[in-house]
Amino acid sequence: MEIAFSGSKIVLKRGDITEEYCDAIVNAANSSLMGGGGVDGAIHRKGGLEIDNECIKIRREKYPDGLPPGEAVITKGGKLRARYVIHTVGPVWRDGKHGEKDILKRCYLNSLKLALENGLECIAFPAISTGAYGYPVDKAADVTFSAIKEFIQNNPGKIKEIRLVLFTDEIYKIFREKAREFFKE
Ligand code: AR6
Repeated sequence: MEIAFSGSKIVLKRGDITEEYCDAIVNAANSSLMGGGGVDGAIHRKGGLEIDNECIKIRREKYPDGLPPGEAVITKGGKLRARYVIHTVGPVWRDGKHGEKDILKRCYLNSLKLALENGLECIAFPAISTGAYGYPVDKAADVTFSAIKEFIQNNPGKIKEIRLVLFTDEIYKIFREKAREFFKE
């Protein structure tokens, strides 16, 4: 599914984000930046040592206590098809009353900001926090599209393509319905 909005294209697809051709793919990391399960594990495995080494350097020089939830950093893409990986840490879902929404929104906004600062034209996101971190998918989709919409409204046409790569049919369908609601004429 493709949506044109204020000079940018929003694309939703089912797939494995580690296979995407895009300037940057976003990693749903944890604060350690050292890899883990889910999409994070897949990105570190396929991207290889170049990503690991840059993450170690970022930890040492900038975030000795770990990358806080909602923040984002950028590394090269190593052996991936994408030139860069933007690592962000989503919120762990508790009950929705612990700032989860704001943190998730900042993940998207800070990742988009990094893409802009690095002159990237295409960025691909997974559904951050909807796996191990347990964020309800329909609520996560709301936050995702509200962040993307806000970013495009503030930076029209600056990033040509914002892609969401959803791993399962179920998540893809929920995101598709929300996208229709958010971007309907
Ligand atoms: N491509 C696209 N999406 C994927 C892929 C993939 N290859 N693999 C999984 N997903 P998760 P989180 C989807 O658990 O919830 C890790 O251990 C998955 O279906 O990867 O933010 C980290 O190290 C789900 O919709 O990330 C952290 O400790 C979405 O990606 C923790 O999990 C996110 O699921 C982060 O949890």
